[in-house]
Amino acid sequence: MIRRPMTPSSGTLAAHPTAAAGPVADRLACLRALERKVLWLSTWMIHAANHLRPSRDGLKVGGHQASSSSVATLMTALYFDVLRPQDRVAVKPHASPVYHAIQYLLGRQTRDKLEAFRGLGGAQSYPSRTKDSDDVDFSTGSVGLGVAMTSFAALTQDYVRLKGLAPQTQPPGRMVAVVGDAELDEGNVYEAMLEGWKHDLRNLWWVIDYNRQSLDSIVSDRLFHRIDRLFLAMDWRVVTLKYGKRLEAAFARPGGEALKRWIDDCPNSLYSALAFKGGAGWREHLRRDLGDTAGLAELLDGHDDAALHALMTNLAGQDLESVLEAMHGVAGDDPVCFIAYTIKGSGLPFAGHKDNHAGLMNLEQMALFQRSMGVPEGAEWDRFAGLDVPPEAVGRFLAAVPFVAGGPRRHAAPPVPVPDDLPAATGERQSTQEAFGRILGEIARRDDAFAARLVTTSPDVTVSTNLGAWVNRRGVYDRQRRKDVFREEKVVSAQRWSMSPEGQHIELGIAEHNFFTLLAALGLAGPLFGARLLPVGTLYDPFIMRGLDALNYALYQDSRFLLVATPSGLTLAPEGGAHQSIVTPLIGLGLPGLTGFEPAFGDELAAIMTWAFRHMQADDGGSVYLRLSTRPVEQARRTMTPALRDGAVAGGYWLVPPERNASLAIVYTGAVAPEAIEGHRQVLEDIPGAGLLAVTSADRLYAGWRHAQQARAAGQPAAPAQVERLLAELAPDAGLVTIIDGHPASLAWLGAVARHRVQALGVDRFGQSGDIPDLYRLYGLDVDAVLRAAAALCLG
Ligand SMILES: Cc1ncc(C[n+]2csc(CCOP(=O)(O)OP(=O)(O)O)c2C)c(N)n1
Ligand SMILES: [Mg+2]
Repeated sequence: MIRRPMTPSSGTLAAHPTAAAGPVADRLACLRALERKVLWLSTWMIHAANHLRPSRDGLKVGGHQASSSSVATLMTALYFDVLRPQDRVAVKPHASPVYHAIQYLLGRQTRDKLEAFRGLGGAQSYPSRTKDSDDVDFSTGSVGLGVAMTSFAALTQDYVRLKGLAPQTQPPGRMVAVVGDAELDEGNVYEAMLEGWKHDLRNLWWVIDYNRQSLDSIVSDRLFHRIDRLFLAMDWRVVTLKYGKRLEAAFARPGGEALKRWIDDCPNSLYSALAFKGGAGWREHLRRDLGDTAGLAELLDGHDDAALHALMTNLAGQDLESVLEAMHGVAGDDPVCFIAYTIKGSGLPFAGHKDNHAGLMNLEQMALFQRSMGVPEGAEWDRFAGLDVPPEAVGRFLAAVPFVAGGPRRHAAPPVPVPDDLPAATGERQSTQEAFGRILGEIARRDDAFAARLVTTSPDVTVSTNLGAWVNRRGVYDRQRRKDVFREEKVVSAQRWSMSPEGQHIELGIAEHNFFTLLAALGLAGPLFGARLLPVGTLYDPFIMRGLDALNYALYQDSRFLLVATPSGLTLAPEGGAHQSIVTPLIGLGLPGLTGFEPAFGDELAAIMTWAFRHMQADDGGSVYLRLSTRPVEQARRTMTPALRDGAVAGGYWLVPPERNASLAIVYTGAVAPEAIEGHRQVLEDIPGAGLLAVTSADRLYAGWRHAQQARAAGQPAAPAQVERLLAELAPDAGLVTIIDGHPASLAWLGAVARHRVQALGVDRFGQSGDIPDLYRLYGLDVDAVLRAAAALCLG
C-alpha cells in the first residue's frame, strides 16, 4: 500500500519578511512544491543508489528513506525560507539525502553526485564538510556530536565578534542543529547544554525531529515528556510544534477536545503503529475509545480512510505553514529548542513502522510512489517535474532564496604570521609541561597578531597543565566583565582570573567531549566566521579517550588546533593506574589529521610548537598533539642548531650518533630519556659505537616512511625518509632497543624500516600507584630493562 505524501493544509500564512518576493500565496505554493520535491529527490536518490547501480561487492548500499522523510518539511522551511547566509547548520546524519537534494535544487549540487550517492566521489552518506562539495557547514555522523557542535560554534562566534575579529558586515548567524530525537540519548548533548548555559550562549537553534523513533525502536514517552523541562531549566525557549492546521481545526469542532486528549494520551508506540496501519486502524481505535463522544461519529463519518489518516497524522513538524509560522515567530537571540512532531517514513509505505530505520522501498513500491508524485519516467532527476507550480515560478523563487543570496558562505581567513623565535624555555631540569607553560607565558607578553589570535581552553585543568602564566596575563573570556573576587578581597592567589570579552582563555567544566567539540569549533573559526584563531587546548593525557569521538569528529572536519596532553603515561606515578595513559601514543600515530609529538626537552618543544602553529595554518596541514609529562628531566645543554631543529620537527635525530655500521641503538621517546641516556652510557662500555636515537614524533617518522614507500611503489623516485636516513647509519643486522612510556607498539615498527631486530620496551598492562623508580622497574622501563634488552639483542 502506498499513501500519498501528506498534502499540506491550505490556509493563510502571515506575511514574513523574506527576500523571496511575491505574494504570500505564491511563496507558500512554491515552498510546498519544493517540500514535495525534496521528499521525492531524497527518496529517489537512495533508491537509485540501491537499485540502479550494479552491486560489485554484494553489500547493500543503504540510506535512510524514513529518516529523510520526517525532516523534509522542516528542512524545506529552513533552507528555502528561514535561513540566512550567515547561519550555520548541522543536519542530523541520516538526513544527508535531504540536504543534498536541497542543495541540488538550489543549484549548488550536481546531478552526478546525487546519482553517485554513497559511491566514491558521490554525495556522502552523512553530510561532510570535507568530502562533500555542496557547502556542508558541520559534518555529522556520530549522533549527538553535530548537535553539540552548534553550541560551541555559537560560543566561537560570540568570541570572535566580541573581540571585533570577525567581519562585522553581517549580523550574527544562528547556529542551527536539525536533531534526531534519539540523538538526545547521547550524554554529550546535555554536557553541551550545561556548558552553553554557563556561557550564556546566543543564536542557537535546535530543531528536534520528534518522530518518536530511534534505530531499533520507539522512543520512550516517559523520557520525552521531560525534555522540554530540561531545556526550560537551562533558559532555552521551547517551541512545541505538535498539531498541524487541520488537526487544530478539528479540535475546534464538536468532539474535538476529546480527540485532542486522545492523541495527547496516545502512547508513542500506538501512535506509530496506527500511522503505519492507516485510516482503518485510526477509525477502529477512535470508535472504540471515543465512540460515545458527541461529534465524534460525525467526524469519523465525514472522513474516508485516506482523509482520516491524513488528519490524524497532520503533525505540525510536517505542516509547512505551522513550521514557517513557528520559526518566523521567534524573536531575539535566546537559544530556542523546537520540538517538532513528525512521522518517520511519512508519505512512504513504512510510515511509523518501528523497523523502518533502514527500510528501503522495493521496486514496486517505488513505482507507485513515483506515480503518486507525478514524476514521469525518465524525469526522476528533473528539478521541476511533477510539480503543480510552473517551473518558471519555482525557478524564480529558488533564485531569490535568501540563504544563498550572499555569495560564498565559507570565509577566507589569511594566515597569522608565526614568529621564528618561540623562546626555548630555560632551566637545568624541567619537565616538558613546565617548558610548555613557560613558552605560553612568553607568548602572553607579545603584542602581535600571533598572540592576539591564540586562544586557550581546558576542561578544569588549566592550572594543573601550566596554563596559569598565560591566563594571568591574557584573562579569561566571558561575555560579561566580571571581577576576580579573590583579588578584590585581597586574598592571595597565584591565579588572577579576571573575566571579560577580551579574555583569551575559555574555561570549561570537566567534560572532555565539550573540550574537544569546542576545539573543533575554534579550529574552524576562520572558514565559519572569517576570523582565524590558533586554539590551544590542554587536558590530562588519559582523558583523551574520554573525548575521543569528539576529537575524531574535530579532525574529520579538518579543524585545526594544538592539543596539549599532560601528564601522561606511568610517569605521573603517584597519581595511579586510573590516570596512566597507555595507548595514547598509538592514537597520535593512528588518527588522521593529527600529528603527534612527544619531546623530552624544552628546546625541542619550542621548535615543535613553532612548527605546529604553522602546520595548523597550512592548506595541507592539520592539528597537532603534544604528549607531555610532569617529570623533571635534566636538559640537554646545547644550542639549537638548524639541523637539530629540523630533526626534532621531522620526528627524530641522533642524540648520540652511532659509529658507522654500529650493531646497536637505543631509541627513546619522551620522559624516559634519562633511562635511555644512562642505559646507553652503560652499553657503550661493551658496544662502543652504539647510537642513541631521540624520537620526538613516531607519527612523523612513520608518515614519512610510508609516504616514501608509497611513492616508490607508484614508480616515483623518492628521497629516503627521515627514519630511513637515520637507521641507515646502523649495520644491516643491528638491534634496536626502543623505549617509551606508552604502548611498545608505538616504536616497535621501527624494526621494519631496515629490517633491524627489535626489543620494544613500554607499557602494555594497566598500572598502579608508585614512584617512578618502582614503577619503571615493575613495568620494565628502567636502566636495567634497557641493558637486558640490549644484551638480548647482542647475545642472541
Ligand atoms: C554515536 C552513534 N551511535 C550509533 C549510531 C547508529 N545510529 C544511527 S541512527 C541511530 C538512531 C537515530 O535515531 P534518531 O536520532 O531519532 O533519528 P531518526 O532516524 O529517527 O531521524 C543510531 C543508533 C550512530 N550513528 N552514532
Ligand atoms: Mg527519531
